[in-house]
Amino acid sequence: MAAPMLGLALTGCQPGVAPVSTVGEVDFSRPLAIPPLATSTTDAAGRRVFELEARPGESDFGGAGSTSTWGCNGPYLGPTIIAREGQAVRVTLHNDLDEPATVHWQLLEAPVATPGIQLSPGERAEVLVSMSPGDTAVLRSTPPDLGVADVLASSTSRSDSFDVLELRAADSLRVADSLRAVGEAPEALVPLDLPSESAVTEECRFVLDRTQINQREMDVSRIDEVVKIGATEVWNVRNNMALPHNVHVHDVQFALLSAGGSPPPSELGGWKDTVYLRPNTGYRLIMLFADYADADTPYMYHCHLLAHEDHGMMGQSVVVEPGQQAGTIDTGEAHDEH
Ligand SMILES: [Cu+2]
Repeated sequence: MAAPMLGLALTGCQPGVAPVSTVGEVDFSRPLAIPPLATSTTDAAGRRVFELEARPGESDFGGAGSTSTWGCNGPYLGPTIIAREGQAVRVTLHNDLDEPATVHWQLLEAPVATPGIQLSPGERAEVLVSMSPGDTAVLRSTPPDLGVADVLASSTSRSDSFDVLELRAADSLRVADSLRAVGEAPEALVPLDLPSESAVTEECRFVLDRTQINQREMDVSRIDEVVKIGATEVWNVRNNMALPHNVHVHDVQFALLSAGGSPPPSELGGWKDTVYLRPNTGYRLIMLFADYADADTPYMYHCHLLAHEDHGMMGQSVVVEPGQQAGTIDTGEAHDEH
């Protein structure tokens, strides 16, 4: 009976549960799961051809045994595709699942010296760590600055800490060829050619409230936004709640013009596809829809907090040719092999 009483004592001065912490308690016995490299062939036109097949499987995440998962060419997630800049690549997708699926591509970007980066669900950063032979370094999730009120701390996990990953440097190290070319602390990995506000042709507004965007939940057969190919758009995205949301955009990457009315901080200054939305705060996102018009095949934009997107906090956009209207979405009711 001692444990429940201890629990009560810990939570007596704040609502909800006590902060969770795994700091110093993780033995890091499981190696980091790195997606394998995808194999490819070369077609008659000299293009690299990759075949991806979405199928069900089983994965073990180190909990209570294995669980059912979906993946491409394996039970979970998909392989890494490596291609040279400028190289033509053709990817064929086969969907062997019993329902429609979507695949999206993660592309990588400019270094900022920082002791830490705040990332919301689905948001990514490439981290360059300088290590000496034999060093270890722990990647730790520390209590984030979510901008939520103290009374909401426990319901947002705002006070939790987790040991995520331990890096162990080998006894002898050499600088990778790709880094040697740019020096040990590169000034820039790729040039940032961000869209200019003077090029904006359209402004739209998205208000995130409860699990809705613009007062609507996801409908797979509905197209919410129609974008003309070549358009540079500003999306004004506002979190209208006292709780956290974020926004993730498929198809194109965006740059932040402002966050809460101010220029974005340097760590949010590059190309992004996901950004945290502080409570009751508006963000201006600029994006260029340069290619891939298809009136019938939508892209999604959504809150990337799993519980929210699962409740339908998502909308769909299509990119159309000049003069074209939004098409009709094949929701997979008449099942085929696409
Ligand atoms: Cu959300």
